[in-house]
Amino acid sequence: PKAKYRADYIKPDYTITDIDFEFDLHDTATHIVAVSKVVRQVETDAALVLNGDGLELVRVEVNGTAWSDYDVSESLLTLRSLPASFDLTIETLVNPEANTLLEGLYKSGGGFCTQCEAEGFRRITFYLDRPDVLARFTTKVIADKTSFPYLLSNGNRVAEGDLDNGRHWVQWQDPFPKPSYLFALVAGDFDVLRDKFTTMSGRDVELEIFVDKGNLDRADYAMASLINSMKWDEERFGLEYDLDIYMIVAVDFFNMGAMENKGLNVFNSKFVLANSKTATDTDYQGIEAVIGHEYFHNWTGNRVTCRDWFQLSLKEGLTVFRDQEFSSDLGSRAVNRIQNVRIMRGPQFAEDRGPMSHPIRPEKVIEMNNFYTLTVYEKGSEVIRMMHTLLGEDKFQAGIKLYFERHDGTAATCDDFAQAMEDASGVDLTLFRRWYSQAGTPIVTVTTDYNAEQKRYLVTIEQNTAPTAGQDDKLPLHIPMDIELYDSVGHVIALECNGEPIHHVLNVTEAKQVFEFDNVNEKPVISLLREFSAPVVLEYGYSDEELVFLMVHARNEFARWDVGQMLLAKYIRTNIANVQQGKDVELPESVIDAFRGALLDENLDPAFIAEMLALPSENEIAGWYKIVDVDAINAVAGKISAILAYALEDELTAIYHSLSQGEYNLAHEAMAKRALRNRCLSYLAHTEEGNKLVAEQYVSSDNMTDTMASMAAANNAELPCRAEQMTDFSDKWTHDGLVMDKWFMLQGANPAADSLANVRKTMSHPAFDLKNPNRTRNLVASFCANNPVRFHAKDGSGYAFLTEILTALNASNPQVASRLIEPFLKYRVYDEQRQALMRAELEKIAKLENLANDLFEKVQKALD
Ligand code: BAL
Ligand code: ZN
Repeated sequence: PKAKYRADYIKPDYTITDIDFEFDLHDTATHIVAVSKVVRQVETDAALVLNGDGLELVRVEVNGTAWSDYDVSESLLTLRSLPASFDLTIETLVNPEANTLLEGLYKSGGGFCTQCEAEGFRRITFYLDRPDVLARFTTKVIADKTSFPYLLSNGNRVAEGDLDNGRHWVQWQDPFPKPSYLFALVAGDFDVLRDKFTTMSGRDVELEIFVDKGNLDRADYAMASLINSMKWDEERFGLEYDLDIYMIVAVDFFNMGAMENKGLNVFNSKFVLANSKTATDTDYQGIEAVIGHEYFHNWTGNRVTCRDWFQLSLKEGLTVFRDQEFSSDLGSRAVNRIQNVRIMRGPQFAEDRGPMSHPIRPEKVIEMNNFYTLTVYEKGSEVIRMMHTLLGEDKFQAGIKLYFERHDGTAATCDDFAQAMEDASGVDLTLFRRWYSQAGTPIVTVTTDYNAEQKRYLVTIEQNTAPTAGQDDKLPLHIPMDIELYDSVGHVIALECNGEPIHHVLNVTEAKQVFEFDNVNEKPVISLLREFSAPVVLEYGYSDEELVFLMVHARNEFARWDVGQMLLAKYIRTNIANVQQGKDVELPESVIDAFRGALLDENLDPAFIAEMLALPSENEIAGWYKIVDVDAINAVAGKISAILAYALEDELTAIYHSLSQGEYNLAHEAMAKRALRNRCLSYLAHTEEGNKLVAEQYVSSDNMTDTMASMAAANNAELPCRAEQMTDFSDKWTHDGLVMDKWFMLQGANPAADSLANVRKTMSHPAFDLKNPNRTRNLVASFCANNPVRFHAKDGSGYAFLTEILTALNASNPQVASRLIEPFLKYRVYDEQRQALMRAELEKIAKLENLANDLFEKVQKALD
C-alpha cells in the first residue's frame, strides 16, 4: 500500500457539478446508474481518473454514447480522449448483502443504508471521491414497496411513484453542492417520530427520526436533543438550519457513532434509542452530545467542508468543541470538562506516545479510516478551545463569522480557519499554528520562587515535547497557561507587575520563560493550568498541604477536582512503588479527610462530588510509566478503593440512603444524585455490607442507570450476587442486542481469573455477533483494552485471543479490527516477556493473507 502525503495536494483536473443517481435496490444485485456533469479544470487534454472499490462496471457512456477509451482496474477507472465538458453515465453493480465492511451501500438488519466517509462512496460508483469536488445531487431510489416503504436520500423529496411489479420509487434533490462523502441513502420499514422546528428567521423544518419497528418509545430523547441543538446553534453561534427537512435514521450495524450526511444523518442506534428501562444516564448524555455533534456539522463540515482528508480536524475538532460547549451550556460545565479532560489525559496522551502518534493535521496517511482518532477529534477540539481562550468569546465568534463569510459553500483548510480567527481578532496566531503540525504532548514544568522582602513571586515555566514517531525535532508551542494565586485564607490575589494588571492566562511561547508578579504580600498558593487551558502534562512540586488547600479553596470546580486527582496520583505512585517492594498499600488520614470533606460538602453539585471521588483509570495510571506494571497498578487501584470505602463507610452509607429517589426523571439534579449515589455504591461494594446493598439495588431498581450501577459494582468487586444478576439480565434482554451490549461489556471487564474463558463462552451467546461492531466492541474491546490484568496474562492467552479476533475481522470488517488492535501497539511499555509475546502476535498479523491497509499501517508502524 502507498502512503499519501499532505504536501502532495493538487487540485483535481476535472470537477463534477451535478450528479443524477438511480438506485435499483436488490439485496444481492443493486444496479446504480450515475449521470455526472463533468467539467475539465485544466487546459490540456488530461485523462479523467475516477476512484472505485469492489465495483462491477456495467457500462460507460459519454454524452449518451457508449465510450470505449478507458481502462478499469480494482481501484481506478481511467477515461481518455474526453471533451472539455460532458455528461458521463456510469452503471455499476454491487452486492449490498455481502458488504460486511459497512462502507458504501450495505444491508443493516432488514434495510439498506450507506456510509461514505471517508472513502466509501467509491464502493457505490466510480467517482472523483475527494472532498474538494462539490456537486448537486439528485437521487432516485427504487425498491420493493412492502419491504421498503421508506426510501430516503439527501435534500428534499421532489417526486415519487409506483411501478407495476410491486416496486415504488422516490426522487430526492439536494440543493446544496456537497462532496461525495456526505451522500446517503436509506431504504427500509420503520416507525417514525415526527416533530417540527421553526428557525430564527421563521422557516418551518420537518424533523423525522426513523427507528426499527417497535422502538418508537425510545426516540423521544433524540428528538428533544435535536430541537435543543437547533436552538442552541442559533443562540450561541447565530447559525440556522438550511433545508426544509432533517432526518435521522437509527441503524444497528454501523462502524462509527453517527454520520452527518446532508439532511439525512445515519446513526448507530446506540446514539438514538433510549428509555429509562434500556438506557443509562451516561447513554442519554451520549445521545445529546452525538445528536448535537452531527447537527452542528451542518455548518462546520457540510456548508464549509475539508479540502482534503489531512484537514479532517478542520471539521471534527471544531465540531467536537461545539458539541462540548453545547453539553456544557445545557448541563454541568465542570463535569463535562472533567470528563473530556479524562479522555485527553488517558487515551489521547497514550496515542501521542504510541507508534501512530500524529499531529491533529496528519502529514502522511495510508488508510484514512485510521485517522478518525482522539488526536484529530479531541485534541483538535482542545486546539480550538485554546483559540477560544486566547481570543475570548466575542472575538472567537467574530472569527467564526468571518470564516463562514469567506468559505461558505467551499472546501477549506485548517490554515483558512486560523487565518479567519487571526484576521477577525487581531490576535497573532503565527506561533500557535504549530499545534496543527507538531505531534506529541508537551511536558510543562513549573517552578516558583517567593521573595518576602520584595513581595515578588516568580513563576518559571519550561516546556519540552519528547520526540514522537517520525517527528524527532520539536519546537516550543504557544501554550495558554491559566493561573490564579491564593492567599492563606483562600482569597484570590490580583495579578500585577510594575503597577500593571496581568491577565490570568499567561502566553507561554518559549522553551523557558519567567513571569514576575509583585505586590504579593504573602507566599501564595498557585492554581495552574486552570480548566486544562492547554493539552499538556503539568509538572509542579505541590505539597500535600497545598493540594488539600486548593481542594477546598480553588474558586473553580475543575481546579478543585484537578488537585484532588494530583493528590491521588501522588499516593497511587507511592503505593505502586511500595507494592513492588512487597509492602502494603496505605493512605494517610489527611488524604482520606480531604476526600471526606468533598463528599460531605453540601454546596457542591452531587455530580461533581461523584467525579471528585473517581480514581484515575488503570489505563491512565499506566500512562505515567515508562515500563508498566499492570499487576501492581491493579492491586493498588483496588486497595485504595477499599481503603477509602472502609474509612468513609459511614458517610458513604448515609449519603447512599439519603439520595434514594422517587420516580426516574432526566433533570440534571436527578442525574447528579444518581451519579453520586452510585459512586457511593461502587465503594460500598468493597465493604462487608456490599453484597447486600448491591443485590438490593438490582432487585429494587426501576431504571437502567441503577441496574447497571449495581451490576458494575458486583462485577468489579467480584461479589457473590454477580452470577444471579448476570443470568437474570441475560434472560430478560437476550432479544435486544443494544441492551445486551451492557452485559457484554461487563463480561469483557470481568476481573475474575477465568475471565478469558468466560469471554470466549460469551461469544456463542445468541445475542452476540462478531459482524456487529457494537457487539464486538463491547465484548472484545472491553476485555482487551479495559481489563489490563486479564488481557496481559503472563501466559499470552489474552494476546492469542486478540489475534484470533483480528484475523477474522481482517476479512470481514478491517475498520473495526483496526480499532481493536490498539492494545498491541503499546507493547513497548511492558516487561520483556510480554513485549516478546505481543511482538510475536504482531508479526503473525503482518503475515496474514490479504492484510487490510487499516491493519497494515498500524502493524508496520508498531514493528518499525
Ligand atoms: N464524520 C464522521 C462522524 C462524525 O465525526 O460525526
Ligand atoms: Zn464529526
